Amino acid sequence: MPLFQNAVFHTTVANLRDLPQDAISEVAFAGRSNAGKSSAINTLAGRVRLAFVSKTPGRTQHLNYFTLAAGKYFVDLPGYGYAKAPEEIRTQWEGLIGPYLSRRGPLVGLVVIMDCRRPFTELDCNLINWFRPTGRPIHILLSKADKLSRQEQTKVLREVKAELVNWGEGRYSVQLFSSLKKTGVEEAEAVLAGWLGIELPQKAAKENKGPPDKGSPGAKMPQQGQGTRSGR
Ligand SMILES: Nc1nc2c(ncn2[C@@H]2O[C@H](COP(=O)(O)OP(=O)(O)OP(=O)(O)O)[C@@H](O)[C@H]2O)c(=O)[nH]1
Ligand SMILES: [Mg+2]
Repeated sequence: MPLFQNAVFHTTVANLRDLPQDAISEVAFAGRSNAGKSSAINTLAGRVRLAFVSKTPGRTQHLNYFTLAAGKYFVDLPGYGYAKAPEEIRTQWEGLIGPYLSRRGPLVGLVVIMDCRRPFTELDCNLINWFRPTGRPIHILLSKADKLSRQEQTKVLREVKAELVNWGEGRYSVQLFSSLKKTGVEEAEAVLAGWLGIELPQKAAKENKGPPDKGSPGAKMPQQGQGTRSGR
């Protein structure tokens, strides 16, 4: 079961003043138009049509909020790079996306989605270089991994990882992802759950599990630090 399966559409925000007031933590999804942002949100939520997916680039125009749990959100951002009037792009960036990404308190991290066949376009680099000084983490999804062979996937992953090392510090990570094949979901869930402060089910299950049955393969002395959370 996907970790974010309870995600529901919350609201569309066209003005900064309309940002949800109750947000505790939220993760934004950014990337070129058509890179697969909305598809990635749907895949992580285990849904077909939660976020709007289109063959026509540039269809997500505002900030779309999806509730994961009380006060915890995914935010689907408008894609960049799709030919729009320069004036329109500037207005959207200066009026909404720029201030949102630089000043939104509950924003705990940015997912940058890049088509694995074309990582680090100039516009991706502009966004990343602009966001890095905020000090918040970036997780890169190399999307549409199904379009590459295994060998090509390994190569692009290695190249992008090498680039992240150049950025220094430990705030940046990358993985392959395919909404079509549903690959990379658990890896993404682990990163995003960590950022959002949402407990992974495996961890919760482990913590709530009683001592193993006598004679079962796991029937050893319980290790220190494991077990239930009683007493907290
Ligand atoms: N093969 C393949 N196609 C994908 C994948 N993810 C998305 N697509 C396709 O790519 C196109 C764009 O996907 P969207 O999720 O709408 O992209 P977006 O980044 O939200 O686009 P904008 O909202 O325009 O910025 C659609 O035709 C999707 O079906 C994937 O993992 N594999
Ligand atoms: Mg979209």
